[in-house]
Amino acid sequence: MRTRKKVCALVLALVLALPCLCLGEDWEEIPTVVTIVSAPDQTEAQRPTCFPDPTENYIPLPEGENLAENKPVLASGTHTDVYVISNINDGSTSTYWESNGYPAEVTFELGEIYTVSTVAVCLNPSSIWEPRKQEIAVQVSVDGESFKEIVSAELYSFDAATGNRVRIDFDPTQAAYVRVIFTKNTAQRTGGAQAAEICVY
Ligand SMILES: [Ca+2]
Repeated sequence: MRTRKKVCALVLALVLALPCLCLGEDWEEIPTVVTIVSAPDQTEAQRPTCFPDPTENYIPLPEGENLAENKPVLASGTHTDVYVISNINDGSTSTYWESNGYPAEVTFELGEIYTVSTVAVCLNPSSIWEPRKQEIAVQVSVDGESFKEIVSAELYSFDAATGNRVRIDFDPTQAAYVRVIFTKNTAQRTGGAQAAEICVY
C-alpha cells in the first residue's frame, strides 16, 4: 500500500512538472498572424448558384402593386386563437389569419376605384403546411354597399411545391372594395379558412 502511494505521488509530480519542462529555454513562441478580410456587402440571404431555386415552380403573381397590402380590411366573423385579420395583408407570409367557422368573408377597402383582374390567396410556402383545398369566391364593389360576384365559389388547391398559393384571374373590373369569401377548407386541425396573404392586382 505504501509503495502504491509513492508511485502515485511520483506520477503526480511528473504531471505537474511537465508544463515547466515544455516551457524551458528551448521553447520558441510562434508569433500570431491575424489577417483581416473584409466581407462583401450583403443585404439579404443569397443562394449559391449550384443550388436549385426553391421558388422556380411557384405560381407567378402579376407584376405591379398589390392593392390590398396594408389597406383597411374587415372580416365577417371572429378569428381563431391569435390569428387575427390584420395578418392577412401585412406583407408577410409568416403571419396568417384563420377564421372561426364559415362562411368567412374578408373585405378589403382599396381606397379608390381601380381596375382589378387578379386575387391571389397565399399560405406560408413551407412544406409543413400540408396540401389542402379551400373553396373561395370573389365579389367586388365600387361603393362598399352593393357587391357583385365575379368569381363563383370553387375549390382551389394549395401545394407547397407551387408556393402554397392560388391565383384567381377574372375579366378586368372596376373595384374600390374586394371581398373574398371562404366556405370550405379541407386541411386537418382547423375549423376555419386560412390565408397568410391575400393580394389584389
Ligand atoms: Ca401575413
